[in-house]
Amino acid sequence: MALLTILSYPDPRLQTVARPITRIEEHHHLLIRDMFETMYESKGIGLAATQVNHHERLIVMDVSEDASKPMILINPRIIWSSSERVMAEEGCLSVPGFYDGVERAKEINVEFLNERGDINTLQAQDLLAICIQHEIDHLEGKVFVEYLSFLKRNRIKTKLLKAQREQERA
Ligand code: QAP
Ligand code: CO
Repeated sequence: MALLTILSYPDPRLQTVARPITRIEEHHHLLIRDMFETMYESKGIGLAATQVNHHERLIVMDVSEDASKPMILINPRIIWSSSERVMAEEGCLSVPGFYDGVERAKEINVEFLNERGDINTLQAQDLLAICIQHEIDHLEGKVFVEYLSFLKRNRIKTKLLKAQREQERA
């Protein structure tokens, strides 16, 4: 098992559009295992492969209270979104320490492959729906701060760059 390095905003590699997975291979299973380990260790509820600098369409999530419901979504695709929207506070392992409100569809239907390569569909609402939309955004090269105002986004960018420079000096 291994902890992976999570890219921090505004790392330009977070803007990469991930490729679909055409065949699930052994290295994907190893990556999935390491992504779960990394996500749980960091107290996250969702992690996209993009965030660990692996640019294939793969997400791991667990929105349960007690880290008991791991979910794996390969090549996820939103096939329906409710017109009803909800505003909720979001954070991101790639934007450590910053949280802000983002508006998203309250309910979605998603099609994806499981780790055996079978097609599944899932109807998701509220936190799970928000998490899936947030993670699919990562696969498209998008970070939640892009929904915030220019002013807020720049404040976050400046603070994170400063923190990263101080880390490099330490
Ligand atoms: C995305 O986010 C998400 O700043 C997953 O210091 C967020 O796991 C989906 C985290 C909100 C739905 C609602 C963030 C951990 C974790 C931090 C995360 C931090 C430690 C964020
Ligand atoms: Co994120």
